[in-house]
Amino acid sequence: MRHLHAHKHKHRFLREALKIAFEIHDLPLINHLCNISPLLDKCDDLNMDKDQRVREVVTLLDQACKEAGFFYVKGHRISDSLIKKARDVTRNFFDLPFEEKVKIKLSSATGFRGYQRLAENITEGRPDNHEAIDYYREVTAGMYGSLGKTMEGTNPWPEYPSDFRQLMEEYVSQLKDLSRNIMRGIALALGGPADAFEGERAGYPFWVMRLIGYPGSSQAEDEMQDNVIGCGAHTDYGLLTLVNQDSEITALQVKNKSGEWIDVLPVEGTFVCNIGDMLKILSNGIYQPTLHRVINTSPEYRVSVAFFYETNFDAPVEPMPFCVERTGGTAKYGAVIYGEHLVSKVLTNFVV
Ligand SMILES: O=C(O)CCC(=O)C(=O)O
Repeated sequence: MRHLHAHKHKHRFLREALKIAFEIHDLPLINHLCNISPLLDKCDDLNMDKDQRVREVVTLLDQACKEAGFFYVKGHRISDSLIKKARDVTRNFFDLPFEEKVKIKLSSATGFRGYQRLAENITEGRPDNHEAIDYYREVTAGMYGSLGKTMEGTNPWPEYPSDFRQLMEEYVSQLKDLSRNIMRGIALALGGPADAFEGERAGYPFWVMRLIGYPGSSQAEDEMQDNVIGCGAHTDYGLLTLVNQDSEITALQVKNKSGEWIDVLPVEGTFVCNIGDMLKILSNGIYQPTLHRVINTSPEYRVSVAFFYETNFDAPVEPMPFCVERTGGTAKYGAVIYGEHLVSKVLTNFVV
């Protein structure tokens, strides 16, 4: 009880601190907030950068990607109700008895799609204190030859909650469009054409969605042990991640440039957005993905819905010529195939 009170107090304090940080930009919190509404108004026009308001958004995106690799997105036009329902059905699923959840168990037969119980997900060789469902864009047999073999499969949907599948498919469809539009802003921020992340690079984007549940902790923060690490430190694999985090619990942390772990407070009506490994390569290092982790020290169960927007599965990902030019003319990274990068991570991520 005392711990719950202390947590609520900390949470209130952090909320206040965030408010101030947005104003004076000097507290160690993630304080980049991009209202992307002007970008969305114009995003079907490839000459959108002629618009002053779009240019302002692009400048903000550029600063956020350079300084933090993490930012809040508002003005995204995904309804509050869809955002909340996605978390609610996730929570309702995790509330089910284990026998029910395990009916959609992750296995190599589903191409690593499905439910993982606590501690089945591994980050940096250590089990994470979370349960999750992983979904991927479906890969049909032979679609990418041997490259795609590991990921071949269809998504297993639970019978309960009954509206789960319909809601999540809608969520994926809307988040895919939103991500493409944010990537148009990021392409302009890098000095390229608005559609630089389309066509052969990401015109048929792979996507990943993780529905995650982190048990509450009964331990005080200063007694923290390995088993409260909800998700170990990592960078994301693709282009862009949009996290729909629990509105009450602060647990996501980002490593800042001074090496400190910074809380990413939930901010109502926003997604937490961060850049991934493929964007580092494509931008020739202009943007770098940021290490992050999850520690739920709250006594309450936390859920999040993380959507990962990736390049084409079989895209050779290499520094884009206009980024190479901007960084002195030399490519800093060789080409990688996104699907190979993903498969190498997936094969070391699970106990199956
Ligand atoms: O749960 C969160 O807030 C973030 C999850 C995350 O970092 C991930 O799944 O890559």
